[in-house]
Amino acid sequence: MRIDILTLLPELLAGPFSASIMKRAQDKKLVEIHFHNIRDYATNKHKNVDDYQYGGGAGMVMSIEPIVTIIEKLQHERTYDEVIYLTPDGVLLQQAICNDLSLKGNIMLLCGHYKGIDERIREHFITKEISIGSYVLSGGEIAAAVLTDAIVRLLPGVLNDETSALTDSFQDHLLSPPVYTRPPEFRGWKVPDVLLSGNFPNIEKWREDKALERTKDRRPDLLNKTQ
Ligand code: 6GU
Repeated sequence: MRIDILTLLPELLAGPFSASIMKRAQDKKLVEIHFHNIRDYATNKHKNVDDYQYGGGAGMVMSIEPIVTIIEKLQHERTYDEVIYLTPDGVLLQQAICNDLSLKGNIMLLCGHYKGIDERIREHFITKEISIGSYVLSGGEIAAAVLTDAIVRLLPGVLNDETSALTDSFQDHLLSPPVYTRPPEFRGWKVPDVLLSGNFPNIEKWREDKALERTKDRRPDLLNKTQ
């Protein structure tokens, strides 16, 4: 898989992809992640990438030209399955969207800034618009990093334990049950007996009960999705 990220702040994105699972996925050639600085494609003297909005109002808008130049340059080099715009007014990101995107070959991510991008880019180039939650970030970069991480960890071979992505919270519309490790008692706080019992049917039942209890308590909205 190849992911191209169009951004005004590539330095903000370097960190999340240079450690741990994201780094290993790239080292193992399971994914290629490329950054493109939109400012490098500005043609005006001051390398401006934004402008005042027509009709007046506070806030600048990202200009159409540098973004279209880079999208078309990349599309000329290969076919893209999706051109995704990260924006607070996009569709809310869910695990199912990540699962779907993890099956694609090439995707482009465009990070928004200021008041957003010229609407004509959305009309003519963008195939999906995604938000990562009901709050406003100062730019789309962190959202692009979140989306990329959520996709890349699903690619076959990225996680050591092949089954572990399937047992994540959300894959079955349930939150994960609590987990414990050694020691069995710390400051008098004990690990639940059932987990030490070696009785696997009981352990499985306990985990299911706890997952359901936690989901009812914290995310009852997920339960409506079961089945
Ligand atoms: Cl994708 N971008 C920005 N700027 N804010 C957000 C977001 C994206 N998703 C939630 N808030």
